[in-house]
Amino acid sequence: MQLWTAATPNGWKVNIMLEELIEAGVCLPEVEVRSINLSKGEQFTDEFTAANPNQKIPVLIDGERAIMESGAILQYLGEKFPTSLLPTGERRYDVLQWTWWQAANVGPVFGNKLSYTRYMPDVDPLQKEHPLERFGKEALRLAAVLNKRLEGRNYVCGDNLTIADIAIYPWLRGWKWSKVDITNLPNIVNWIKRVRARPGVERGLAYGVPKGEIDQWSEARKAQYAKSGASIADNNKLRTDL
Ligand SMILES: N[C@@H](CCC(=O)N[C@@H](CS)C(=O)NCC(=O)O)C(=O)O
Repeated sequence: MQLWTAATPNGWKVNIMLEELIEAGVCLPEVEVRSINLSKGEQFTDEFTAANPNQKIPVLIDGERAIMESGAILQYLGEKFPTSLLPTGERRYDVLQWTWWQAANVGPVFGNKLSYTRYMPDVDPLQKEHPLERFGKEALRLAAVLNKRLEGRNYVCGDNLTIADIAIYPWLRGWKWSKVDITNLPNIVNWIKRVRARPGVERGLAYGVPKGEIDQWSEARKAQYAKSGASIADNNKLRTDL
């Protein structure tokens, strides 16, 4: 298998999934991890586009099959290597609905909040006011939904980590970077600590990142991410001629 990824929230999901499968005792085939340089536009090459017409990481290549969309990749790996990360029976639909909730809500909303907060330095602040308020409020609403869901639960779907936690966690752990203040939501604060404490999660977060910067980026890395994010968020780069 090959994983085409980068050190971003959607990339971390699959890195963490692979490491948690190993923690669960699965004997994975060899996985070649290919780091995609998004700021250099490697996601737009013909080779990348043939594997993922949507031109975004992550992509999993398994033999002749290429899979796009992090949520679909989590489900694919969960089905190919059955463990409690994607349970069978009734509980499966709990896990799938919270995984879809992430893909349809948390990813796009936190992603947009992040873009307007960090990646658009050249856009007139007045133009950013409305999207910042809209995505900021919606991110806080989604966080409140998650906080409620975690009441009395260690993980999103009960006592065990599942692909729902793996999908949601990378966006919530980055709350300082996207400036979505979750400090008054104790269930989320504790859940972030609980998930982060897992060795598999730590190894997944470390793909392509120096160990000392897993939790706290250096100023240079912050600047580099802000710069590469700015190029991705630039309206001039949006194409409709695909
Ligand atoms: N819904 C997609 C989102 C993937 C996505 O937005 N990936 C970002 C990195 S986190 C990317 O590749 N951006 C490059 C670009 O937009 O050009 C998923 O969950 O896989």
